[in-house]
Amino acid sequence: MKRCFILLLLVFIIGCSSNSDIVNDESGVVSKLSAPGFEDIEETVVDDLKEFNIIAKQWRFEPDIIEINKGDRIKLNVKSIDVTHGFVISQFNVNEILIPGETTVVEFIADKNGEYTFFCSVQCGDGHSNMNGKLIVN
Ligand SMILES: [Cu+2]
Repeated sequence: MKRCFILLLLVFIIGCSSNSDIVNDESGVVSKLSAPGFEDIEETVVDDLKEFNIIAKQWRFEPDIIEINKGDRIKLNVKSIDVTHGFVISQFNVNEILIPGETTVVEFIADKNGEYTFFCSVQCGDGHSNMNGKLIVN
């Protein structure tokens, strides 16, 4: 009878301690989910390839407005027809030097909405600082 009581007591203690572990685990998960800066991971659906030919020349890009949709796979064929220019879209990690007469291929996935400025990064003359364009991701 005494042995049975000890066994029951033991089961009770083990039961209680394992229960409290579960409570701790749950509260840990909850605090992770509600931690500052926690964001849902947004899935980007990748659509078809969209290809654009862009000419760079003193001191503009043609076209200078490119409108695409979020999720598009983008291929830009960028060519300078006069002097060396640069082609930068910082938010998509694009940073290229354009050698006159050569086509530079830039590829990325437009995985975020917004309006982004692309610009020349090579001092190419008087109008260099105005040599930019806009990438619009809807
Ligand atoms: Cu320039």
